[in-house]
Amino acid sequence: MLIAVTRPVSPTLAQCELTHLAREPIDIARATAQHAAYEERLGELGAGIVRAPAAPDLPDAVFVEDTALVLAEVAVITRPGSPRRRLETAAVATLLSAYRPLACLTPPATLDGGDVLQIERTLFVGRSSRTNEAGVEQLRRLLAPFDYRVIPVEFTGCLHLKSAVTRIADELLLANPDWVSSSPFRPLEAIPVDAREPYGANALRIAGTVVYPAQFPRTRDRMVERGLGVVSLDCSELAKAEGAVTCCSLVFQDGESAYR
Ligand code: CIR
Repeated sequence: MLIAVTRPVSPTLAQCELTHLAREPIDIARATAQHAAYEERLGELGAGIVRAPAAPDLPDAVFVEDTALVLAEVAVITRPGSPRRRLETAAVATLLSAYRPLACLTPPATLDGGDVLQIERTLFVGRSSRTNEAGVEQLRRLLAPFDYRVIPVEFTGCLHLKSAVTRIADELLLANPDWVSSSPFRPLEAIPVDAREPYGANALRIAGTVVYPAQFPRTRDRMVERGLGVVSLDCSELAKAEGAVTCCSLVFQDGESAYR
């Protein structure tokens, strides 16, 4: 079964970390409703929603993607680049230990899950303000026994690698060419976002459907023209906290076979 781990929107979300965006008021009730709709869509696409415990004092806890990488063989508990966000990992580790053996990044490594784009057994890791060289190296070492390739990738202009590029189909990526070059990802083809929608490269592919923010209709049309099924949802309040659709869940297959 497909599992999507999520975590409730904290009432303190307005105090979130911000790197590239100016702080704006966030309507918590609206953010909570948008998050509930997100969980509902994932449920409709076949994912069982498993909620990590609420963390009212951790503003960014809803962005659960940054705290772990769940691979078939192991869950890597990250060490987020923002010191405040490191407090988010303990509860996620406890939850994930029911599904996978755990491996934990340790100092001086820092790494946010949003910087890791998995393409089969290759993990592209963005070098960012959150993910350092030691993070990339430790990840490579931890995963060596499982035969993963870890490839560092440069990008600019946004917080995480997956703000600049995500996978939307077996052979297709969605990318902002101003922020990341598509050459490291060849032979996969990268559909460029519409230039008026620079934040439009973050899409969540789940069970063959692309879950995608309604704020980016022009880029959405590009995906639809390529024959992709796209489910739109409003995540405008979460976007003010510099989050989008991948960051609100950890999606993986449950079940024994995943370990082999
Ligand atoms: C942060 O700056 O850490 C949060 N406000 C946003 C994190 C978004 N995470 C993601 O895209 N993976």
